[in-house]
Amino acid sequence: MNSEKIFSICGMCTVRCPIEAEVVNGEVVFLRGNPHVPAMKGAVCPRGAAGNALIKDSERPQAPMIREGERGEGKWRTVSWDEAFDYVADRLKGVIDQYGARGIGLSDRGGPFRDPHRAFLKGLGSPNYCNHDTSCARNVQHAAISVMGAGRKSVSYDLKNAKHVVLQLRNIFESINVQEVNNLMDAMEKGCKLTVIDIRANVSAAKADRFFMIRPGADYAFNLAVIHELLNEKLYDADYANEVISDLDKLRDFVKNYTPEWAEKETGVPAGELNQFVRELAKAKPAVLWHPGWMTARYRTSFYVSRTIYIINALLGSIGAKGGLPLVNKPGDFGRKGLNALMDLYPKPEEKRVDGAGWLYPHLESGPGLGHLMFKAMETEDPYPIKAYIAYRHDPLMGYPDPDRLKQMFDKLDLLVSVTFSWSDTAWYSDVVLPLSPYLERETVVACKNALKPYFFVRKRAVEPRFDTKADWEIISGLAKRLGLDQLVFDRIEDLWNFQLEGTGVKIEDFEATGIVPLADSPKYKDVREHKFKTPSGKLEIISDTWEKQGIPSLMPYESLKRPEEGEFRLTFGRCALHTQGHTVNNTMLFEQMPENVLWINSAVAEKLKISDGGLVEVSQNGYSEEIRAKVTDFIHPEAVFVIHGFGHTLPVESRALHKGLADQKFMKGGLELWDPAGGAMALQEHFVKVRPV
Ligand SMILES: Nc1nc2c(c(=O)[nH]1)N[C@H]1C(S)=C(S)[C@@H](COP(=O)(O)OP(=O)(O)OC[C@H]3O[C@@H](n4cnc5c(=O)[nH]c(N)nc54)[C@H](O)[C@@H]3O)O[C@H]1N2
Ligand SMILES: Nc1nc2c(c(=O)[nH]1)N[C@H]1C(S)=C(S)[C@@H](COP(=O)(O)OP(=O)(O)OC[C@H]3O[C@@H](n4cnc5c(=O)[nH]c(N)nc54)[C@H](O)[C@@H]3O)O[C@H]1N2
Ligand code: SF4
Ligand SMILES: [Mo]
Repeated sequence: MNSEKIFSICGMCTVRCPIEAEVVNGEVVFLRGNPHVPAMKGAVCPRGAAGNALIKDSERPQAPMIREGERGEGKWRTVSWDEAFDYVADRLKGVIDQYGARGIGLSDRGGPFRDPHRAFLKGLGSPNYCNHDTSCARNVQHAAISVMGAGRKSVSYDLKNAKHVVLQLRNIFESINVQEVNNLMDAMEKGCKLTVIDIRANVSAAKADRFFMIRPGADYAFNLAVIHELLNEKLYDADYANEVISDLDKLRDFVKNYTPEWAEKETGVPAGELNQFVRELAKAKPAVLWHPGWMTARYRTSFYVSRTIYIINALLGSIGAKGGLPLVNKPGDFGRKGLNALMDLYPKPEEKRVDGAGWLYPHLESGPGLGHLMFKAMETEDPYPIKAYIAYRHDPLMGYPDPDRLKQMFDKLDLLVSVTFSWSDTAWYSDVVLPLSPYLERETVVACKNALKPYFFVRKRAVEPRFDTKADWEIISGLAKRLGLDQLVFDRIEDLWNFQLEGTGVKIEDFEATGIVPLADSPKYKDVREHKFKTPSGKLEIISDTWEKQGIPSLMPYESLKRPEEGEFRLTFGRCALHTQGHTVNNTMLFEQMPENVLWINSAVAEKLKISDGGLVEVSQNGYSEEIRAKVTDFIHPEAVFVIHGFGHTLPVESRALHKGLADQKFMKGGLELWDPAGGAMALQEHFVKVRPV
């Protein structure tokens, strides 16, 4: 028997936990958290444990495919990798000849392994790289930039040392990052308090000391009242504020009328309880961690919700504090050199981005762009046409609203390519599918995690591919070779690793001992008072000139969101511990645990509508409808219904997931137009549905 343990990186979701795979005779037999990373505690989440089921799944693309019939018809020709690469390269050349390299767009799912495909696009000369983030965390990112001058990852979440954690629109115990879950549980064992502000009692609420069930979309009112109390009752950290925050007087003036009594009418949270809560926060300061949110592409006020969260953290002195949001460190903070990037081999394309990020919208980051506006430009050709699009680890037909509209935009493309390890609605609608090996069957580039104690990590191949699939670097090499980008062509992954590591003092062998290479001996907490924030004033900014110059107020007067009409509900959504977005429903192990989603609906409302728990209901909107089982519960706000996102699959190649549950994105008609220029993200929860028993 040949048995070995291989350090790798989980790929079942975007968190990418360090893991250890036990391999016996070429098969993965056990997966667990990397035992050398203390916060993993040797654990993976349920999805991480289902990695082997992904390998064994025959219902995934097994070889490159080129479309034969109409888009979406499902007629494919299986081809060799050479033929697939030639086909894609020829068509990309065609687009470059006719429209210039800017006519090529690529979107992905963000994350630390992007360097090869981003370098590929940059090398071709196109500025049009986007990630998925306008459907996820763009509002948080821009809120962070507007207050701190740097993105959301410039601070870390020091859950382990926190004394009070507040989760608003953030469900740590189900929308999982294993290390965060373990750290929060450790802190709670040591007495850390947990407050959850949500529209329904999720698992985090069940574990919380305090749960506020808030009216959907009224979070901004709640936060303004919290700021009012902190300032009015002098509960904030005045020394910190004087030194580190600018324009505090403007904030004081702005929140004057936003009292807890005022907020109660908007949020439904009793004024006395809010006041009590703020007093507790003040006692725990600065070790308070009010999470600024993650999936915040929900309302056109979500940017301001995140922005006020950063401001509240600042008032409590927790930005930069142990147990709060300490500033992260980069390799350079310890005198170490960072990784070499393939991206740096090519000059920045001179063309302006098609989506306007960075020029039409100068306050919005140009790096990851504005995905929905790139899609729009495919149709309008304004400011110029996009004719080839590569969905690289991205399923916008599931992850963006209104897939029918999006398909119309895609219909204008000459070439649509998907690089993916599973079927997805976008892959099914593509011209070419380039199948990626599942994560245990491939290696990835070395990546760097900026943290209190930064480290390098890398994914090693645990087993050989079962089907005719390839690793990212092999796919990019194959395309790059045909398009004259010789510096991106690697015959062996070791050559690429060596390129990245050259001059860093780290060798690839250094990963053998524990799977990761720390760049410091111990965590370092930077002193925020000695830190110059990258804002124009060098301080944490209540008023951001960058936004104001675009006519966007830093402090927006409160306006009540449209409420559902009689007989309608706001359609809300989130994640569960057993699935990742839309791409695990067909996984045998996870499907068995949770084959479909259900519709959470408030008991009192359900009684009126004669809807019973477990009964089938029809959800409808302007003539479109789907059926789903009801979960009748007291623990959801009566204005909302809620589903777990990612269900309601319609692809015949996914026999298990087929027609199970409801697809929330299909009830977001016109949703591609609903976005907020202040934060850049979509407003996916501004849609209403009707519900009736079947
Ligand atoms: N298991 C699992 N973990 C994941 C993922 C996954 O797919 N599966 N995906 C990862 C990704 S990409 C992301 S972005 C994160 C997302 O992580 P989170 O943002 O924490 O996840 P969600 O479940 O989308 O939403 C959190 C909560 O917001 C609540 N909510 C909805 N509307 C409102 C409202 O108006 N006000 C308030 N206060 N609350 C509201 C929902 O009920 C839900 O409980 O999770 C990551 N982790
Ligand atoms: N209605 C609605 N819309 C939403 C959400 C919601 O809750 N409701 N959630 C939003 C959120 S938070 C997010 S993050 C987005 C997620 O949207 P996406 O980023 O599109 O979601 P994923 O399903 O994680 O990944 C997309 C595809 O990439 C493939 N894939 C996964 N890992 C890899 C990889 O390592 N390499 C490659 N090449 N392919 C890979 C998967 O098989 C899948 O087909 O959706 C957003 N959209
Ligand atoms: S949170 Fe779970 S699925 Fe995501 S990377 Fe970690 S173990 Fe894997
Ligand atoms: Mo996300």
